[in-house]
Amino acid sequence: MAGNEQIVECERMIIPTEERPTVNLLDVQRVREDFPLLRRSMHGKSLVYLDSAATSQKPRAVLERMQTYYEHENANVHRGVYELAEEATEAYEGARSVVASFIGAAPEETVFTRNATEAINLVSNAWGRQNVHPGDVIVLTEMEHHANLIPWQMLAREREARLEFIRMSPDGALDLESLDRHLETGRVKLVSTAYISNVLGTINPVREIARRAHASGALVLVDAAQAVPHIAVDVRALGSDFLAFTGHKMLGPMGIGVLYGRREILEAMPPFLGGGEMIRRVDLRESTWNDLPWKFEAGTPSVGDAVGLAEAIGYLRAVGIDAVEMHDRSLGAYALQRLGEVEGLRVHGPRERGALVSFSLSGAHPHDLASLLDEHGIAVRAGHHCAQPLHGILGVSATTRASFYLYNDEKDVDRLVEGIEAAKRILAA
Ligand code: 7TS
Repeated sequence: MAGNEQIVECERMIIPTEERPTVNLLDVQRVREDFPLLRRSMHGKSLVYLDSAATSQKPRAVLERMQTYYEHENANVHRGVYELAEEATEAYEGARSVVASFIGAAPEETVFTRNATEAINLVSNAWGRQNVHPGDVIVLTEMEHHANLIPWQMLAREREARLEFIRMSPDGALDLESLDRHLETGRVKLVSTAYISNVLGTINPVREIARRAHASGALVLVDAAQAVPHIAVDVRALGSDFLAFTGHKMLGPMGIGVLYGRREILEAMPPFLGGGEMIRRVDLRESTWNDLPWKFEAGTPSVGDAVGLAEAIGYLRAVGIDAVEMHDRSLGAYALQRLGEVEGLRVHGPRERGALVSFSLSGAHPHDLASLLDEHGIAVRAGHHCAQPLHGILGVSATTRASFYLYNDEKDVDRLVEGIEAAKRILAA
């Protein structure tokens, strides 16, 4: 039964609320000291940063590592014979190895991109144009970020393919029986799904989705932009063929993202962008392609950003990704409980979730609420969070979202709740 399997899939990660440790696994006060930006105040109040799902703040170690790179190691990579260029190349390829081992991949299966969006576009362009034909089907979910929707709309239009969607229960859990119905047609080429929804916080049963998709010959792409920062991700255990994520949501800099692809699949794919770095031999009319992963990295890469991302992973590893997961989940549960006490407030999504809550407050526009919270130094996001179709299904045009990370604690949630109560008084006046 689909429902039961979903529970089994999530079992590993879900700790029932009553069994959660009441003490924090992380020393949040110590963690906070590593993040210079969190010392800022806003409108005379200490900043409460609750928008890590949009982008995380960066620890000093990452900022210093990037500074050191530019002060001591900067040169273009892969092409210089002088020692400095070799050092830059080592820094870049060393960063790749760190990223690859963090997700259980091989370095040649780990392609640096600009962000998760570019990683998904790489697949839709390079793999999609080669493998998707008229009448074929690509299955997505109704909760996708636009990054995992628009590229497939563009491909489907070009290739005369069809998009289908895994349905959702009212609390935001995927209905895997609807996936089965699509797979039964035998036309599905790819199932592409978010691991963790950036609006609902749902943790999707991606391993089970991959098992079912593979049984019918379809490939699987996992958009792990909201997962890799918060939970241990192992591409082999998940069984995904592609996995995309983005450095700036996991303590790294903006400008660097990652596409994991299974080696045989990447080998068979044509390049995405053409130019320097991605070629082996070039004649005026014909060229041959470089080995993996460089075949997919045309032009000068973001070396400093890659080095920063590797340092961010070092930071997450030192804290312990399992400790981050437990912390984020218990904070998410605490937020759910506290927000549940606010009259007129409705939280969207399931009870078991990642480290974020999106909600609607009756009588308040999300933008007004977010502006009032800002006056209290509380940074939350308001809007459709780049998931407009999902908001249509929820029956709202926008929501307010608070998202948490390892530097947030229960006091931040309390400040949020106090801020909402204060905003309610103003909005009611
Ligand atoms: N996929 C998911 C699930 C996301 O949440 C995001 C960004 C992306 C892909 C795209 O990441 P990018 O680095 O390529 O832009 N999500 C959000 C958000 O929720 N608020 O701002 C960005």
